[in-house]
Amino acid sequence: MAVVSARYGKANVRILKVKRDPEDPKHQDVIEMRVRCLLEGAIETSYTEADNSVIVPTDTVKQTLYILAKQGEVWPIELFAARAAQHFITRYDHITGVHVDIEQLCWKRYDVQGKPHPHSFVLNQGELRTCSLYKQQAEPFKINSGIKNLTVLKSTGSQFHGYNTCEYTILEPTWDRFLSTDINATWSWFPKTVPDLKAVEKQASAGVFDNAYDSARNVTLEVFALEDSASVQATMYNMSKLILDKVPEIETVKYALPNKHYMEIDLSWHKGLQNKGKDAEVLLPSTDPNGLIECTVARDEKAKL
Ligand code: AZA
Repeated sequence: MAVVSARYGKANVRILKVKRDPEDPKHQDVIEMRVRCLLEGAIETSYTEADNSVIVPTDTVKQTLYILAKQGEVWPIELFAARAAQHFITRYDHITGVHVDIEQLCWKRYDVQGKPHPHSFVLNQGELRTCSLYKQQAEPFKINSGIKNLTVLKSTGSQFHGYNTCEYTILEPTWDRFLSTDINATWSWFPKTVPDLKAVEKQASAGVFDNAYDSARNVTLEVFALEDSASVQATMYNMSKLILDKVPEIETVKYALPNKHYMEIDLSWHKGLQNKGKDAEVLLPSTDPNGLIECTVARDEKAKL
């Protein structure tokens, strides 16, 4: 027998950090995240020979994340993930790879009496900003950033017709339908943009990660609203192309979108009540099954950085 692959660490490490403005301590920022940090390397004997000497306990992994959060920068999550991975790679000779996955909750400062309040925030429940990072010894960081569970719906401006039909097709073509999805988008950073921790720090302080996130979120919401969608497939491709145009440091954009159906309900049994097509007003939100449409879009070879 042989261990083919192994990794371990702590998952669901919940951390909130507050940042107080030194000039005005009541003016604060908060970040809340859930972190998963998994280690790999020369750890097989812990599985095959009960050799615990190679195990950095998962509690140590968790405590390390707390200390790193206390002693250094955690904004943006890409930087915190890189600092954590770099720590484990440099601190332990036998740890040769580190995976750090972070989900950041969407706390947003809100306006009170027309101005942003200095320390009050509202949660965009469900929506997450994400980062998935892998570091192997001297290799560049592999970083994917993303948006998860941003739920959107439009009540018109979406079509679906001209699709393949066969003896099993019952779906009616439509030139006007509801469209709803949970936006799950990720984008991968060119390795040359994030070769080492210094580069990640530089990109972070230049606002590159935050700007990419804002661009991806804005493009997604704008295209969703403004385009007369031919299909989920065509819409997600158009979103991906625009994000790649706006953010030169990223290599690919991936979307995975459930098509959350809203069904027309036939009410004609009641005095011929019209509730179909242009008269459809009362719809049935259908939780499952849902369509699931995915794609990854890359630049043309010649367009690479
Ligand atoms: N794409 C859509 O946008 N709508 C659909 C599909 C599809 O692949 N299949 N049924 N409805």
